[in-house]
Amino acid sequence: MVVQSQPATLTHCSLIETCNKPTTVFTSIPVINLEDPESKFLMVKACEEYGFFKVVNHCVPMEFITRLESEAVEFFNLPQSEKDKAGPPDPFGYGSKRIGSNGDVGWIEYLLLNTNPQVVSLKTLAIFRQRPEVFRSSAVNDYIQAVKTLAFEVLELIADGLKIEPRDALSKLLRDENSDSCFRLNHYPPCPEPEALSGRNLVGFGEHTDPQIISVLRSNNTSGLQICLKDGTWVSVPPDESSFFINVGDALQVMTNGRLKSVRHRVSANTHKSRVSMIYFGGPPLSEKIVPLISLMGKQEESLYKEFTWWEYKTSAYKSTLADYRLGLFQKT
Ligand code: GA4
Repeated sequence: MVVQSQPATLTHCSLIETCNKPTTVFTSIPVINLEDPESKFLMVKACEEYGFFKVVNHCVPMEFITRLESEAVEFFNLPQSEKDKAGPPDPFGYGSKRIGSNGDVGWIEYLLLNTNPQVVSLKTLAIFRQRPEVFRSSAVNDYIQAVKTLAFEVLELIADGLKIEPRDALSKLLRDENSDSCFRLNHYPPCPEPEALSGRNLVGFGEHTDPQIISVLRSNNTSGLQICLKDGTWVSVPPDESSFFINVGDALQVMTNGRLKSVRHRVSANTHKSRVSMIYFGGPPLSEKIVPLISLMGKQEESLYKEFTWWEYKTSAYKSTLADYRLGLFQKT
């Protein structure tokens, strides 16, 4: 599936950094087969070591994935003036180059949507009403429902692997009708010629950790995703269009008192091909206290973090820039 290559008219190009440090390919990426009886232990191990793993043998129908991808491609192929009608992202809606509201920029355009039917933003509704011929089906809803189910299953397996009781202690936060979750469709256009020729890749999405509990990412067959290992080395993740990648978010790091690590990751813009990714970010209700789970804490173990609600964390996150270490403000000294 190809997004038509657009002329390089992105205006803030000069502000978008390039990253020319060579990254090695992450060949030892943990691959978790959901049908493997050992998957819960392997998942925990991967979350402790990398905060990241790949899931195969998932139950998300391929037809949901391809249908949404083709609708997203159709949307991103619309004239700029049409797409701009669905923006600016505040934070939901269509955005181009600017990420968040504190000066981050990237070689990217995207649609950011709220997944909670209770609080579907007017902007989201407008996107669907305005372009019924593009988002004509229930593709977004079908896809989100399916990846949510995958996220529940992953969180329940992690809870089992960590002997957390009850096993839905984590997943119930995403199942909650007030769960503050969101969904992102990203398009990274091919890199413009001068950059491509210099062999330097533009930053598509700058390095960051996801604030939520867990993120479920799927991309087309274009590379770009890189994760940071414990020793600070960046490695590139080979794309796999039929699998899902799971990221541990900051909230899960806190709820496991630092045992599972939220993963720093970024996307470099690929030289020739356009990259399309779709990510579900599973977050708790705004009023939820984010504290280490009692069943996980040793007798004398103290929380590494100050007590805060998801609303407080999110508010602080939205004042930060992408690369900031957001958990720092909430760590006990
Ligand atoms: C990173 C993870 C998700 O994409 C996101 C991003 C959000 C945004 O794009 O509006 C943020 C970023 C993300 C963290 C810090 C703030 C907020 C941009 C930014 C600079 C939707 C999210 O929840 O946090």
